[in-house]
Amino acid sequence: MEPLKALLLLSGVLGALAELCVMPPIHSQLVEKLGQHLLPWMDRISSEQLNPSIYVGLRLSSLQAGTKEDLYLHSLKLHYQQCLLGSASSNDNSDCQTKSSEGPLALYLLALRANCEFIGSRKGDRLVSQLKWFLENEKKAIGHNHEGHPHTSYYQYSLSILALCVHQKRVHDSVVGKLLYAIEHDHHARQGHRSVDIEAMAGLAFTCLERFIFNPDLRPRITTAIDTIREKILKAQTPEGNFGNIYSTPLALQFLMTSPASGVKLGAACLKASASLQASIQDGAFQNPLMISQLLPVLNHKTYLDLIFPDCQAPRAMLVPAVEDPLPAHIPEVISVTLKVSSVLPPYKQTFFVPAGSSLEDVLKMAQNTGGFTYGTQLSLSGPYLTSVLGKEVGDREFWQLLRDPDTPLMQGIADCKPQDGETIGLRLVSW
Ligand code: B12
Repeated sequence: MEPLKALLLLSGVLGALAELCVMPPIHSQLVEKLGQHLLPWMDRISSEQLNPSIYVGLRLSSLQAGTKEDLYLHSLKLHYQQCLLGSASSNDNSDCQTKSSEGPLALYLLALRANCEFIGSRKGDRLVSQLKWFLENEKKAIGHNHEGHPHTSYYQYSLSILALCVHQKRVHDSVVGKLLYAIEHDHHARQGHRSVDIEAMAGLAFTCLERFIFNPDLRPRITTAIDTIREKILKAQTPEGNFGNIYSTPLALQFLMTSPASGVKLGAACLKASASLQASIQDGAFQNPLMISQLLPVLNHKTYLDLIFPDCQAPRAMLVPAVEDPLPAHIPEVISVTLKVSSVLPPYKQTFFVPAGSSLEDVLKMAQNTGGFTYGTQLSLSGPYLTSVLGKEVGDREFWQLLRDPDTPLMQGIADCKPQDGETIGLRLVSW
């Protein structure tokens, strides 16, 4: 080839690359440390602690946990199938009710796909029918005029469509239509800053549907929705580089990595986001196993769409447990944390003294034991979710919001948030 032609070709390739979302490699030790965080969670194979997202994240990562991983999948199958297909008595138990709900079932189907399993058996077909039934119910809840909203959220709605799609199961046009309408009319954005997570999940679902389109009439709307989502997510990039916040960035990157080269400067935006991610990983911002499970695929240049044709033979490095840091010999410093609840009468405000490094959950426990305070939680895949405060339970579409005084929503849950000395944490009952 003539040198000029070769140069033009090369600059063309480089130009297209600049328009693609590519993750630069990050230090393998950092990735390994994240994987090591997951290991203790994989020992928790009691039914209520099982988390299919951890399995999916690990299988799409560059790391493996050997037999621990096999045992984990075995436990997932045992507990999920028992609950989903089991007897009436297992369905009465509350843990089974959680497992047989929409989002966890969708994640379980993704976990099966991560092990290169297609659901084809009679039992498998029942799981698919159940997920389709959930979606039909959600569709009814949204209503003909799109005035309602899903019982769960557009996040779980999208996740369920994605799970059916990667198993190449048909999703009814009217179900897809509701999600298209929500994205076209910003209905999902009623859920505040979490809209980037929802958009990314919807974007992944649409990108999968685009590849297995059953009804070609829907194609133009799906393609437009994917473009709209990409634009929205790129617009949501913060000056630090995050799409939304640091915890929505992994899913946003999963979606953007599936984008074809486009006129927008996608490549530069993704490079900035990955630099921010790397800094946050180094600062220890990723401790929560669910968050790590959404991040690990990105660091291995994979997305949930790789579950369409997963590579189950890909070499992955064996994880070895981290060497525990010896406990500090000194007695930790005591810090003060104030707890403030304005959504009750009379308002509650009290200061507690706890060891430095205590979590917000430790503060709540101390308040419960000594400060005339009560609270309740429900275990979720992200950890303990606060459901009641001072006897006030959340109602339909309400939640107890965690705030850094005066008005900044926390980006972590009660188990992960570590208040600083002198900090005031607010708990506020809000609608979403
Ligand atoms: C929808 C959603 C919500 C909804 C949940 C209600 C509903 N019926 O769906 C609402 C708006 C209430 C909500 C609240 C909060 N959320 Co939220 N939420 C999500 C979202 C978009 C999807 C969760 C989901 O459905 N997962 C799939 C299903 C299958 O899993 P699941 O475990 O069964 O789902 C339940 C839990 O996830 C729980 N939940 C939702 N958010 C959170 C956050 C924490 C910390 C915990 C423990 C549980 C929890 O509600 C889900 C439905 O029951 C995720 C996005 C993501 N990337 O994961 C963020 C996300 C998990 N939320 C987040 C945060 C920070 C919160 C809040 C702490 C915000 C605040 N300052 O108050 C609160 C929780 C406070 C509390 N009471 O404990 C962060 C967590 C980051 C982290 N470091 O772990 C995420 C990743 C969003 C983000 N990018 O910042 N959330």
